Amino acid sequence: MRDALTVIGIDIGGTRVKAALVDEAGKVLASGQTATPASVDRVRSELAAMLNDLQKDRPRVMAVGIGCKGIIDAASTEVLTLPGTLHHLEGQRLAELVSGALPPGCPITADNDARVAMAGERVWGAARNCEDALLLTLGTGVGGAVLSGGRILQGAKGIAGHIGHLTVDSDGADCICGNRGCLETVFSARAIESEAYAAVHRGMASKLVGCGATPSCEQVFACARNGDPVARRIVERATKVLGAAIAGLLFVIDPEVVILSGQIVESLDILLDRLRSEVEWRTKPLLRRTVRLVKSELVDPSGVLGAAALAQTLLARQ
Ligand code: BMX
Ligand code: ZN
Repeated sequence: MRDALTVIGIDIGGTRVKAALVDEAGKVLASGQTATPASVDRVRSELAAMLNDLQKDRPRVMAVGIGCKGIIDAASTEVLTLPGTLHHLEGQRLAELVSGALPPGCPITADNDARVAMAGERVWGAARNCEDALLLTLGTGVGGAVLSGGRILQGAKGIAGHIGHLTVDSDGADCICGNRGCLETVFSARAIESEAYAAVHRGMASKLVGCGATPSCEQVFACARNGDPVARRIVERATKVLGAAIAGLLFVIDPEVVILSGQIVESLDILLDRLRSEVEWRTKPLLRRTVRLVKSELVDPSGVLGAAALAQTLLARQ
């Protein structure tokens, strides 16, 4: 009998590092997480502790997949560009950070977090049986991945799919990437929170004031859901721009489905119909069809399942 294809998926995020032991049906057998450490050495030691825990008295791990924000060289697992709070990982090979805590020779693969999410949707989620799909992760930033003709696009230098940095306002706010007016400066948890902060400090009459000086993105959506007009306008304006950006991308990519994942998606429920109609009126005359816009179908939204799917894909290629 062949060995069970048990793998580990790791998600390195801005606030938390998560890992899970996953079987080949996508079932999570064990999982762990920790606050993202602020130095490379601590990332290594905390990951080692987590991986040791996951492997205790469990089937042998056959492969490991890692998702991380930023520009990741999938071939070497090196973090090429990572501005912001995880900057200390730039120049590190993610495989080297974890190999000491794994069986000798265990294959390790890594990619950008949004592409990893697409790998998960492809194997176990909303892009099953799909050859062409677009995925956006709506979180602190906006990540993106494009499945085209059955392949997740990498581009010439591994940057393809960074939809968060699509310019939607040629003279808009400065972005962490050095450009201005990127999609994630308008629609992202960070962008929505700064709009709410500005509204509070302008002294607007709004339920947002009751959330403290810096309302969280969840609080902004909650106020919008409770009918607060200021919060509602903030999320409506951002959603309209997101819809316009997705509409443009449909003409470029011509996908069968658009998948939305990430922490904001649950909150977006109140605006999902509006987002769909924004995309539809802009695209239907040319496309002559309605492209499905759906929420992620992965049970575990944390990214570890996508990373596990990436590891399974690696095993399938061997
Ligand atoms: C940013 C970009 C992407 C990432 C996306 C989602 C950086 C640092 N990050 O657009 O690589 O996929 O955010 O990241 O360039 P998250 O922070 O929302 O998970
Ligand atoms: Zn940008």
